[in-house]
Amino acid sequence: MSDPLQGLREGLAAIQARAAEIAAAVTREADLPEARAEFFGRKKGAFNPIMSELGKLSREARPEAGQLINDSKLAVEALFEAAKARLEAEALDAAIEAGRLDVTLPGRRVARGAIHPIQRVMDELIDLFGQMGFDLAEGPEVETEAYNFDLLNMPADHPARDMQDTFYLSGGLLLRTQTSPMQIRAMEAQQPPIRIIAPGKVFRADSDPTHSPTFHQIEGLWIDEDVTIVHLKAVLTDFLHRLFGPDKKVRFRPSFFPFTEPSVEVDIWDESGAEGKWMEVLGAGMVHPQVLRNVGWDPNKVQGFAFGLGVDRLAMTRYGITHIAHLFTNDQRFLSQF
Ligand code: FA5
Repeated sequence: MSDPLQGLREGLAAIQARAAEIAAAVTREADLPEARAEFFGRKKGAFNPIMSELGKLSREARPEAGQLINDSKLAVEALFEAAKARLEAEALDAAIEAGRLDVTLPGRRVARGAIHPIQRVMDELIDLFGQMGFDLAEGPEVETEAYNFDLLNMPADHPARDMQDTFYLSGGLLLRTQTSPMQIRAMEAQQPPIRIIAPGKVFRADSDPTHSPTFHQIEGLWIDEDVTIVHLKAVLTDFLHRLFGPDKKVRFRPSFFPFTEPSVEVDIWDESGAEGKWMEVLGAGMVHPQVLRNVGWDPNKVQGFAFGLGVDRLAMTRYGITHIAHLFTNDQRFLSQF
């Protein structure tokens, strides 16, 4: 029995063969729509005459014929999709070639920042005092003369004011020369017992290898009913041994501060240079009775001790830094070592 769809099959096969040729010959993506129109275009599409032949077939033959035509259209569609993918890949290759991308070149390194040595030491100190039960307090870098000097028992005519070369601002304000005003602020803010540290920047007109015009201190204050100089010595020795190890040599020297009585200075044995030497790291003392009276407290009922620690000097010993200016000139070659 002869196949009534024989002619149709042959016609569709011819269209597909031609579509394969055309799709393979297209070299630019922009030419694809026109090539495609040769088959699917409304006027000249190669499938159009075949569609109009459908009507001439018998009723029974039509569904299968329709199915054949559909399959063929899908096959041709797929040919053009493949051509499109091929052209896109070629375009990408060409772009890469034009850009001369050398995939063997090492990548660009992302420069990573590091925590500044001052901040590292600061974090470590805050953490250590935290373990020893000290709370954290913060206060302003711009202070009044009252907080920075007067209330700390350093009235205007007091010679000790000359010990700290002060940067004065207008309106009776100044850049704090020490974190000690935080003693007053803490005592005004809360009742005893007080056990705080107050870290921050301080400013003095001062500049040489171990003195910087902007440096960092941590103030400490412990006030209660029965705090003595024994506590002072124990806390500060324990602190320095926690920081530098139990064998670190620590020395207490009698000293003078207007806001403490008695006063001491504490040195550590510094081995960062060629020869070892004593380096002063903090000042401390029992809070002066007049300072307690200045905030309205009775020195017969409460007392305590205060200390002020130079963070920059500690960072220098810790990391063997010989000139304090390294800590603020922000030279990348220096900073990237940390
Ligand atoms: C004071 O500033 C007192 N307020 C400390 C104090 C607090 C005493 C509480 C008693 C009770 P002094 O000026 O010595 O004291 O400074 C304290 C520490 O800061 C010094 O031991 C030193 O380590 C550091 N220091 C002082 N001046 C500079 C500077 N210019 N650059 C870097 N560090 C400095």
